[in-house]
Amino acid sequence: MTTVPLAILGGEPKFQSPVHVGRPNIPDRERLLARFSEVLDRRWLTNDGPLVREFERRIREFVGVKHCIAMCNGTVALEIAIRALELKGEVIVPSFTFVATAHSLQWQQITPVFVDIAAQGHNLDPAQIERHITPRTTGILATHVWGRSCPIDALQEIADRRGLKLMFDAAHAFGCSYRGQMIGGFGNAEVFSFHATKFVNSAEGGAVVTNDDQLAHRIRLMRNFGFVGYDQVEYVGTNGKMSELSAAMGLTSFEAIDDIIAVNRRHYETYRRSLATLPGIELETYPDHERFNYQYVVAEVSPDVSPLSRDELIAVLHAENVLARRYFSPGCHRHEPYRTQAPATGWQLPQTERVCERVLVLPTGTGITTAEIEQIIDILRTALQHAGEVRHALSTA
Ligand code: T4K
Repeated sequence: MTTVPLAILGGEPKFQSPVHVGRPNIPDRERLLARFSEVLDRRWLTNDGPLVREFERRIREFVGVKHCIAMCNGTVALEIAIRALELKGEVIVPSFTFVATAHSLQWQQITPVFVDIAAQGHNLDPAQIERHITPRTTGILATHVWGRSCPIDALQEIADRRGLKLMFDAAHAFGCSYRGQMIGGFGNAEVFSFHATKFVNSAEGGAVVTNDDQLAHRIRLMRNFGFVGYDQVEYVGTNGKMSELSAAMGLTSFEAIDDIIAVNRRHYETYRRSLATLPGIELETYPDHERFNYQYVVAEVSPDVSPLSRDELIAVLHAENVLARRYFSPGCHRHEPYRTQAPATGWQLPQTERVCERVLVLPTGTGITTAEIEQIIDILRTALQHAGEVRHALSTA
């Protein structure tokens, strides 16, 4: 019987109930319940209600963009923006992103063409794009992974020169900037997610933001079945509407944005200081001169340096009830239907494959305390110090 205090070695889990990556930030309850009450009193629950309009106005002003169209979730917002931009054929996307980015294209019979990320950072590499452009390519859909902006100028230059539309999946990047300008106003359109797991959330929700008047008009109609007025339909549309209850949550959450970012930043610094003392676990760094939301704490576990692999560390953490995640592993190209459609894609994505093997996302946000983060780091430190025993336990489990 070992005396090492780790659940994977037979000890008690450090956490009685699970500590999740993605545990939602819950905004001011009184304010939220007051808004819910207001909605019920008004008997106006959805369909472009006053709270949805207020939510859209607050986002527009915050981002400094002409139009914001709130949606029921980020995935539908992507699908509608893609359709309104008339993308078709093939679109360049990263494989290192949440699968919704690729699915939002595939869902409408557009082929996502996966391009590698850069050796530094986790975003699409502009230098890899051109050799994937074919006569069928109509656009680039790039993700600001973790909220860290893509090399927007380089992507815009390629899009302009090759006559392509440029869209950003900004699901992670609300509250972040690029060269001092808030993300949301770049390319033809950008898409935010306000899912429960995002630092500002409306339980389910998303938004398309754009400076293009005509595009915004089309997107607004498409969000509501294509209706113009009461009984006239101008486009094939869908139901992408955000409800008033979601908008109530979104507005109340948005009002806490500075406090949430301050907590996220503090947690990030706690992780940074402590992880620096552990071998082979390197925290992703973010630009100090930009605005940033710090909503993801992302480390890379180096197999050459760390005594335990990323997956071994995840097994250790899960045994302790710490539900760390391996976002976005495997890459989209290894999910169906993409794996079957193009089985050899992995050969062209060496950086994506490398990062997918290493990435470790740790819990943060207002649902966790500094003391709990210190316990998580302690678990990692103990596991690394007793790597031989841990590996043996895992191999015999
Ligand atoms: N593009 C990108 C780049 C994205 O990251 C996303 C979403 C989208 C597009 C699409 O936007 P949405 O259509 O979702 O608005 C989660 C989220 O569901 C997803 O929104 C998010 N990205 C993705 C990165 O993470 P899963 O499959 O990991 O979800 P799940 O259910 O495992 O939940 C994540 C963690 O959060 C778990 O540890 C449990 C915890 N959790 C979750 C919920 C919903 C809670 O503690 N409480 C909760 O209420 O995708």
